[in-house]
Amino acid sequence: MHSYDPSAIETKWQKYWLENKTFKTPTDKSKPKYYVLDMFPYPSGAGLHVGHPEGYTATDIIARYKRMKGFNVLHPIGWDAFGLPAEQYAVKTGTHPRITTERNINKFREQLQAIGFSYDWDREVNTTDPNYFKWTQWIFLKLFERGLAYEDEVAVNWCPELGTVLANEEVIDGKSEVGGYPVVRKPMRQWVLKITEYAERLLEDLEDLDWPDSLKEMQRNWIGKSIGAEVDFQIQGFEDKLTVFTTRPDTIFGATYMVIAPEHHLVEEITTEEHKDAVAEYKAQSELKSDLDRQELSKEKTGVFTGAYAINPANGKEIPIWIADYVLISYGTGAIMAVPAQDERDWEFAEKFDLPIVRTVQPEEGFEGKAYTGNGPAINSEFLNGLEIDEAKEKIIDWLEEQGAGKKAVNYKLRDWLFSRQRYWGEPFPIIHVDGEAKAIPESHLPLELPEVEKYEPTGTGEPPLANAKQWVNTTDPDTGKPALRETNTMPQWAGSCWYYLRYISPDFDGGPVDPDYEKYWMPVDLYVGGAEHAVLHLLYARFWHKVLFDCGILSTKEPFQKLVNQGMILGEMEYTGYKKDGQWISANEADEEALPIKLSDDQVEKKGDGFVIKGTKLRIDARAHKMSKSRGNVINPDHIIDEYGADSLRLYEMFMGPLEQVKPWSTKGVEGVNRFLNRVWRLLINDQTGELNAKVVDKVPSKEQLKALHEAIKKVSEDIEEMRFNTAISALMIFTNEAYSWDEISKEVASTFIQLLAPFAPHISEELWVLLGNEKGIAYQQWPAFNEEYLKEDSVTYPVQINGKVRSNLSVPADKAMDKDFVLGLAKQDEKVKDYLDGATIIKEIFVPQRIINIVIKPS
Ligand code: ANZ
Repeated sequence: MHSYDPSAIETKWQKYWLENKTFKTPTDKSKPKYYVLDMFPYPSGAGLHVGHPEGYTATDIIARYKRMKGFNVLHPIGWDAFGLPAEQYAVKTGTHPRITTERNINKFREQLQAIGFSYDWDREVNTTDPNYFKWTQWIFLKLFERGLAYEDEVAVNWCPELGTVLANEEVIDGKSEVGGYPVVRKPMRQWVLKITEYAERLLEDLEDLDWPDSLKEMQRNWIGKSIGAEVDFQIQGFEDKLTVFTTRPDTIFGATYMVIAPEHHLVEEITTEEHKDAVAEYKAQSELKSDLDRQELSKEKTGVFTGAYAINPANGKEIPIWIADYVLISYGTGAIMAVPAQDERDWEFAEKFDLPIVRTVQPEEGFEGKAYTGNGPAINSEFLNGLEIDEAKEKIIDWLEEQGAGKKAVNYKLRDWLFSRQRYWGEPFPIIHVDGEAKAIPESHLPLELPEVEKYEPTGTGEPPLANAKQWVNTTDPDTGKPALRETNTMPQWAGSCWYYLRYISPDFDGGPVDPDYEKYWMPVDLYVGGAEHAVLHLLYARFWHKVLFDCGILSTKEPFQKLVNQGMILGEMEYTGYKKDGQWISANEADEEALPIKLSDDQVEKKGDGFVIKGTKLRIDARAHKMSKSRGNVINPDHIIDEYGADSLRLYEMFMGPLEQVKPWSTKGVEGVNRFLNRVWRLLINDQTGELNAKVVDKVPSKEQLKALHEAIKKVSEDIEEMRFNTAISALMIFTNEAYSWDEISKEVASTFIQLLAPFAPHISEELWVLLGNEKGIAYQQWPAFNEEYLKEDSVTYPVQINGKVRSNLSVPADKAMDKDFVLGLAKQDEKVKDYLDGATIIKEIFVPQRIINIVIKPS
């Protein structure tokens, strides 16, 4: 048997690449560089899923293409290996997370190698390797030195029953999502990173990045810059002023009451005796809510009056001060001036508690009985009257500044980054506490490794598992010999992924996280591909650390990732459901509760318009693809696809499914399709019986026809790879193959060049055919075929000739004469068929559309 046998070919070439270190990154800096990066995987116990090879194949195509284009390519992979699942497994089974992690990494490595990715395996990084996290800790020390890492009492969601802190998303209506236990807001000592100090730069530098607009917008929203003013309101009968942040200082004449957050430091002081109980009760209630719940627009507004009043600096009016939880302590100053006429939340609140509403912007029609947030001239605002919002803002800020009652201010939604976790399986902080003060351990003590512990779960008092390792925790200050305690929190999983792209550049360098010589050469990352779920956190955190390292003088670039592409999610296979009632098929739109849903296979259905019907009928069915999940049972395992069809088919299919960025359903039929294509490529060149080249593959100068088809493919495939349109590039390869089947002979040279085009997509079959075609081993570094325009030129152009609008003949004109109107018309009139019509008729008009058509209008005799 000499037919296409992917499993034999693929193992052979994978072995060859590994043994010869084919994809070792060049260390000379003489050539232009290209750094193409994947988001490294978390090595979960479940192994690779089909989402991984999607982005990974895309970058691999680019990496292979760039090598063939003469670039030095850096294309690495590693493991984001700290994380909760290994720890939870350890809690359950007692197996050290290190062991589980290593096992999973080995599995992942094997799986990635079985897909033939051209990674440089000598540059693997692993975030849990002490030689790696030594530098994560080192970077933390830089942050600490620069005052960018600090300890703070942070209000966290504490669940006493579960003995742990929960994320906002894990708390619903004051209860833990898991188990439904009460959750309280509790201040706990935590490590926090001052990402807010970089807010402006993180925002500004987005401009120069080649990232999807939607993603940049998400980062902008996350950073959430608001420009406005801080205004001081004198509190009646107190020395203190109440400062608010507002984006609408122009509406100040309409500020009819004030609201402060329940946690505001002035609450106790200003609340009058009469209101004390109600305020205390309200405070207790709001502790049970998460910020997310509190901001929910649809929730009914709640609040209590403090009994205190403030003076509106614009008009001297006394306005009541309320407490309400829709004002968050963590934003702005934790206090607002409420302007119900122009703010929806304030309107709702004012209506509920019967507070005055004064319009200060003339609403358009249709806003009776509700807040108006649109544009319009100022009203009821003394010296602002008649001004548009922007002018009014400027004028009132000037005025407030003159009065010493306010100033221009900028606010960011971005909060400092809560950087500690009560977990075992994370990087230990290189910090000791001496006399209650946090102190860095010396650089020479890095890496600070994790202690062995007996129990991996938190202690139950909120103390992290590391607190159990008493021997490790109790240490001495190396400077003074005083007793000291080690920090027992660990870093979050984000830490290791904040800088891994730098470690790949010089994974063995021991003078710092990255060798500056090579950093200058390789950075920035030219292309970064990964899932859209990382749009904010990972990509923002990494940018932040990068900027800090830049400020430390360690890096030469402001930004890490020049171009970024998000791959779309791969869903499960399409699922089709038809409906039957009383034994008869009915249309899905008519299906009611009594209708019987019946699963249909894809050959029972066909596409019609924008939906699907039962084949040969007009009966609509439901067609849907779902996220892959264990519980749905629609998870596709890439190992099975490789076993059945080969890695080249898996790669090709994942790229052929549709545009990379699009969300798309899996289809095993589709894999069969590309597998047939590879079989066709094989049989085009190889004789199944002998395993040698087909007789029609000849050592001859290629014909014009062959060169034309080839260069069309070169052009299309090259352009499409540059634009990352892999699906249409593959179509072009298919079109070429179809044409080649119609030829009696195919030149070896043409076949070899075609195989080069195929190589980035399906590298195994390409290496094999390349050698079978008589070329020297190693297609990976062959120069990418050059496109030559000349070959696309046609010898002749065909003009349809119309007589009075009807095509009567087709005229073949030499290409170099095709634009010559007189020549073409002259030729047309000589044409036998045309002549018949012209005989004796009068020509009224001659229309000539270059390269397209001729129309002769006649009056018959
Ligand atoms: C008066 C006003 C009038 C407001 C108006 C808006 C419209 P962004 O754009 O999100 O920055 N605000 C300020 N601090 C707050 C806090 N801690 N909790 C809840 N709300 C707060 O929103 C800024 C606006 O949100 C501020 O401007 C303030 O209400 C409110 F017609 O002040 B504004």
